[in-house]
Amino acid sequence: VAENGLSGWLRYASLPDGQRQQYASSLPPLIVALNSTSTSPVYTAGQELQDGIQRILGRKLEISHEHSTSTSSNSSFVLVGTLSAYNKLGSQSLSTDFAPDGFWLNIKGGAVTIVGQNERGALYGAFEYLSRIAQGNFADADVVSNPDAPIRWVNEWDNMDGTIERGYAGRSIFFANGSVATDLTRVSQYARLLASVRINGIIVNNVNANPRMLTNETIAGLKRIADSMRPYGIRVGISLNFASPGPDGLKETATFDPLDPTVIAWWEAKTNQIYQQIPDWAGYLVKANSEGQPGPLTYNRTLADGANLFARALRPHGGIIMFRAFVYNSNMNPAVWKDDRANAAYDFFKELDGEFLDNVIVQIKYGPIDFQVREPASPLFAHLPNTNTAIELQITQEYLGQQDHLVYIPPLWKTILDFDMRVGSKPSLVRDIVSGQRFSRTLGGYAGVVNVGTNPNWLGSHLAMSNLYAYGRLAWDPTGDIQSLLQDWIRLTFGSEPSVVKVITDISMASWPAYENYTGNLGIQTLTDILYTHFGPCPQCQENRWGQWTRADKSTIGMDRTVSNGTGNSGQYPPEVAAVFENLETTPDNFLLWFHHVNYTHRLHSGKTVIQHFYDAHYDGAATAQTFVPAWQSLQGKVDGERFDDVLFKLRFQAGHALVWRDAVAGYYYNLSGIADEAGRVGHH
Ligand code: GCW
Repeated sequence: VAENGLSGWLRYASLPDGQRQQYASSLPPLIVALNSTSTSPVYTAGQELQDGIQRILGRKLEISHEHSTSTSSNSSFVLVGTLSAYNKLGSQSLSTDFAPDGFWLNIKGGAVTIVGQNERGALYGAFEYLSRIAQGNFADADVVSNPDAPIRWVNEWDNMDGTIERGYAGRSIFFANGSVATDLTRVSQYARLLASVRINGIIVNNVNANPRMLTNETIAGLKRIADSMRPYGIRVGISLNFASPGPDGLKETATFDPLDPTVIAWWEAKTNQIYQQIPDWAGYLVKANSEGQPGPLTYNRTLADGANLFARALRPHGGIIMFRAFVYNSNMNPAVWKDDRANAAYDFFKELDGEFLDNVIVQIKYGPIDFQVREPASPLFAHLPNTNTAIELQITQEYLGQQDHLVYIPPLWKTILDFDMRVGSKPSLVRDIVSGQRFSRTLGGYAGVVNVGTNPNWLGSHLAMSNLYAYGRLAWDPTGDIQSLLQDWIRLTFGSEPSVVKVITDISMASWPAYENYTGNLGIQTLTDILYTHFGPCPQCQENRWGQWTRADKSTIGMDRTVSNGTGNSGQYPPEVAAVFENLETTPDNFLLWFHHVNYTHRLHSGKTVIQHFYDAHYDGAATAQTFVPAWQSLQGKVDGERFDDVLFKLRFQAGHALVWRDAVAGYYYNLSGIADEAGRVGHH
């Protein structure tokens, strides 16, 4: 059967008869979904269970939405409901250690009990059960699962005209021609995918936001989006343009000064208007004073003044304001040795710790620059003990091959989430900071930039969907094993045939190291063209106003970020970490050029020189990319034709483009340094 990818990992492909028959016949005839209304996620859970069980196991169960005496006389069901609904049944009262959105899943033979702390949790439990049986796992289970962090959101950079900034999968599913789209079918299908990996919130428009997001017409459209996503427990919010009310926006106030009473009143009224129509509205995301966006600094107000303006308007309704820490000067001069874009987030935000209201979350990109192939964790994570924080990750592969290259990104995310900041010389993993655990914050979590589009496979590449799947699962449990998450996704998406699982595992796990090898090593960043596409190789394009510098000349390369002689960035980390990065000897090879400026002939811990490492890594990485094609071809006949061909096309492109990358980068540094490749490859084609 041809498969266009629309159902993603929720295919519910039917299991072979031999595998499913015995279990299917042990199931009770009835699903009991204890929902309040038909827009409740519990109702959705009932439908999903019915549909999933029928498609996976070939048996159609009936659904009852109440637990009547006639049903209770029957001893077993597939039962799904909230904790309070379950406890009202009276038969037994459950006292489990539940966090909001958490669930309890009990499988005993054919009897299945799914209890959510709330309605959303009940739906998550249903998806968990379906994920197990879809993978042929019929084992008894008794699990309580709670989220590590309350905020598990996605961000979409969709514009109102239907284009998507850094989107690689077609036009917007949310907007067209300046308005919310008329047909929101894809939006509810997307909500279903998101809910199945326990995402609970979405920001639907670009952080470079249009003031027209706040017109009455758009708000009516946003209500329709919220209605489409509510049955899946997804709360909806928008990015705001800070200047929306003012002369450059909707022209309803004379200023956009966050302390001006008319501005405060405008935001309050606007927020009230939204909540009147959408009572479960999530809140706002704000990019202020960054890359030309307006913000409070225009009026000499602090970024905290700016964030708190929205926090006050949202607070009575329980809404949240995500305020981005991606604030930096995008007009820097590479000739200034001590200037450093990597210092910006800390410089702007550290002194504001404690000044943000409780419903503000400062949303911090994982690294100090911008979604590069490897960055150290942003030092800002260590310096906001009195502020809620979230980490911003990118599923859309802006600097990672834009879905034309296979890059399974979770191994990169893990290097950040598991990084220990050693705040106060105590264990301070980034994941425990953003979850709120380290500094005892009640809010915090994850924001993932996804940028799905109208392409039937959502991201423009079937294999890229593993990143979205794993993102949700890691936001729920960042200690999850990234290879087993990947394999859950493979089995759900392509089936459990062992060679399929093995090949996709192997190429996915090899993909990030390979991509790093052929695009930018030793912490030098992804050497793409900074000015335009962020796609192909352009090592010569780095020294410009955007601050993603390499400081390469004919004999040296790397950013000196030391305190002793450079930009001082290493000193932004807590002392134990700072000491490691300050010192050339203790800096790990893969961050050498992020923190130090050295000769091309400098020897790494590996014993190689920097330049020889460049040559070897680019050849290794490109060679690895060549192996993806035959590996995939070995699956012909084991993956349906449509997806087989789509993936093959992408992997062939990647194999070719990896050679272009290899030759462009290795050749560039060969020409610049004049140092020969010991293996005689570079410059000798
Ligand atoms: O890296 C830059 C991207 C911009 C993006 C910006 C941001 C939405 O190239 O396209 O703008 O980051 O994150 O705000």
